[in-house]
Amino acid sequence: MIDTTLRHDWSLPEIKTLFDLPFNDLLFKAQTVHRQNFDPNSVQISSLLSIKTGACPEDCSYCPQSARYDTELEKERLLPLEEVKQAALNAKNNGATRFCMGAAWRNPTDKNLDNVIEMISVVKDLGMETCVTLGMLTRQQTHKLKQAGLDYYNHNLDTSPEYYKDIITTRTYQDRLDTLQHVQDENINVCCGGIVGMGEAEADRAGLLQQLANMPKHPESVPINLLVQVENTPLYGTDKMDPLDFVRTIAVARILMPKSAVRLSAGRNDMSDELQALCFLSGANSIFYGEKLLTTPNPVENKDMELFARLGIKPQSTKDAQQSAA
Ligand code: SAM
Ligand code: DTB
Ligand code: SF4
Repeated sequence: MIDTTLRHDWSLPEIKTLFDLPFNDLLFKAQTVHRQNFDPNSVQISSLLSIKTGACPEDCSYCPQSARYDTELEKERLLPLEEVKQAALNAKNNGATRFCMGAAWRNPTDKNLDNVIEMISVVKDLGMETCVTLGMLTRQQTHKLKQAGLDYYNHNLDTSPEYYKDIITTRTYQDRLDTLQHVQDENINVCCGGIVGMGEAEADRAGLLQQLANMPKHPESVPINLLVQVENTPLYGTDKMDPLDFVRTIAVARILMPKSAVRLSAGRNDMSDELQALCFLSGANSIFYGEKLLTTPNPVENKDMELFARLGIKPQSTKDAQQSAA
C-alpha cells in the first residue's frame, strides 16, 4: 500500500536546508514529526547474531570481516542451527522483539540460502520477528526468503552515490539498488541505511538520506551506523565526526521518513548516555541490543535498560509503537 502522505521527491538543497537549521529548530521539527507518528517514549529492540563471520571477499573499507584486512578476527563457518536457536532464545528472554542474522558474504549460494531458511523457521517458531543480511540476492532467492516467512531484509546503501566509490570497489551502488528492488518487489520489509563518520562531507549524508527517502517506498527500517573504527581496516584513524552532526543526521532521517523506524545502530558503545538521549529526542526509535553487534562490542543489556529507565523509555515492537501513537 502506498502512503500518499509521504514524500519521495526530496531535492538536495531542501535536505541541506534541514541540515543547516539551528540545532534547536531541527530537533524540535524532528521531535514534532516523531510524535505525529510514534509513541515518543518507545524504542524497538533488535538483537544481532553473526551466523557466518569473516573471510568475506568484498573490500568494504570500514569492515573488519573483509578477508583483505588483517583484523585478527576469529573466522567462523556457518553456525549450527542449535546455536542459532539458543542465541535467539537468549535474545528473546532479554526482551528483544526481532532477531537479525548477518553473514559475511558477497551473496549467498543456493545451499547457503537453504541453511539460512532453516534458521529463519526456528527463530519464527520462537515468536520473534526475523531479519537477515546476507549480501546481494537474486530475484529467485528473494522469493524463497519471502516464502520462508522472512520479515525484514537488511541491505545498506552505506553512503551517497558519489562517495561510495571511495569506500567499496567490489560491488556497485546499482547492485545494491537492484537487491533492494527485489526485496521490495517481494513485499519483504526493507531495512536499509548507512554509515556516517567515514570522512564523508555533509553533502554525502544528505545524498544518502535523499536516496533512501526517494525510494519508491521508504525502507520500513533505517539503520544509521556510526563507523566503528577497527584497527587495520582502511578507515581506521579517520577523523571523528562531531557528535552533534550525528544527531543532525538522525533528525533529518526522521523528518524525511516520518513513518520509518530510525535505528541508532553501530557506534553506541562509544557514545555517552547524553548523546544517545539526544538521538532518541531527534527521532531514533530502535536500537541493536546485546553486548555484541556482529563482531564489535555494543553496550551490555543492563546498561541499556538503566538508560531506558532514566529516560522513561519502554522497549516495544515497532507495530505497537505506531498503534499507540494513532
Ligand atoms: N555482508 C553483508 C553485506 O555487506 O550486505 C551483510 C553483513 S554487513 C557486515 C552489514 C552492514 O554492517 C554493512 O552494510 C555496514 O553498513 C555495517 N557495518 C559493517 N562494518 C561496520 C563498521 N565497522 N561500522 C559501522 N557499520 C558497519
Ligand atoms: C546495520 O546497519 N548495522 C548492523 C546490521 N545492519 C547488520 C551491523 C553493524 C556491524 C558493526 C561492525 C561489526 O560488529 O562487525
Ligand atoms: Fe563483506 Fe558485508 Fe563486510 Fe562488505 S560489509 S566486507 S560485504 S561482510
